[in-house]
Amino acid sequence: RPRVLSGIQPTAGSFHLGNYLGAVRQWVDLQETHDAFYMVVDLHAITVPQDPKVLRANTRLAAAQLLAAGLDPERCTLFVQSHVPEHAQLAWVMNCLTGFGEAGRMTQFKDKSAKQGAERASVGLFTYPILQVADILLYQAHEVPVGEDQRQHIELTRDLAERFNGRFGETFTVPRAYILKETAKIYDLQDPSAKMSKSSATPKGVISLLDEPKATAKKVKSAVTDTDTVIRYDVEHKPGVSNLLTIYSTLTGTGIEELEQKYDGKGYGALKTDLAEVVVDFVTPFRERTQQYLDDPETLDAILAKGAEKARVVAAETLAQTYDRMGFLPAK
Ligand code: AQP
Repeated sequence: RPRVLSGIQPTAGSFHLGNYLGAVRQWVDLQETHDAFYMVVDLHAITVPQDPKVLRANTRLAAAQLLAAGLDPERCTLFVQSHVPEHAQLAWVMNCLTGFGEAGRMTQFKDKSAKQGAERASVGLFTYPILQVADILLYQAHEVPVGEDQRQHIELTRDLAERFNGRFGETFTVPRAYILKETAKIYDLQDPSAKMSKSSATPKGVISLLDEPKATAKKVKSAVTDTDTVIRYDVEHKPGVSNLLTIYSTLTGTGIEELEQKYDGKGYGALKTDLAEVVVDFVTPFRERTQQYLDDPETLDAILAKGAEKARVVAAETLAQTYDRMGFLPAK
């Protein structure tokens, strides 16, 4: 079976619809066909200031949401990044292989550091993509299911894998980004030119999966569209409506064309009312399942401990091989 690896940050408590449709939904599908490794990336979360209590709670909450979304610990390896120390160890190796200028070209760092004030951004935020490179290469992943915003980081991963293999001999699988065109980027409901994002300036435009369903319905109903009235998928001219159609289509499995026909001659109000119901029908059981996992922290922690044990076997083997290829003297 080909291998997949992906991760999600426990930064904000709730996942948003972009995280789910862009990434997590694919993770659930891929566990059926791939040897799948999924993790809560707490090491990535500390690249911005974190409260320890909140981080601990959000790490469990992220794992609970992944299980609620349909990850099955019998079908995939689900773990917490900091439980596998090899991530930080391989990241150091990868740091030493990355050019300063190369790292400086990562657009996510530019965006995120600009938000914080460039002077205040941590060095960890700067090297964030290199930790991600280590995450992926440790598991010899063939594919990495992510949203469009991660494409540049996967390219960096490919470059570094090839660079290492070229210098020290074949060691790493060169991975590919697994990005589904339709859901690669889910947009903010209030600003359909921006991606839906946890750190959005307008929480009104972000569908947090754990919000009160009523509040969620309200957000959908007040989504920004355009002054036209036609319900048509046209990303360039009608980004707001197109985003709503994408969400509707992926949550229900109905084709976009079919939706266009269904709403032919009807107003935006009808589309939004129906989509609000679709989203509420999705988030309501999701919230309940998440709560069930949270109510039983021992079981949750046991799942994560078992996952880390499985992950470490693979990670340790890759790291040992890497150290050996680089010329580190064996410890014993
Ligand atoms: N809007 C989106 N559309 C499609 N996919 C998305 N992803 C995030 N936003 C969208 C994908 O979700 C996965 C997990 O992302 P992450 O852990 O990097 O989440 P994050 O960065 O904390 O989430 P945000 O909302 O993207 O936060 P900010 O704004 O702080 O950076 C990834 O595969 C990502 O592509």
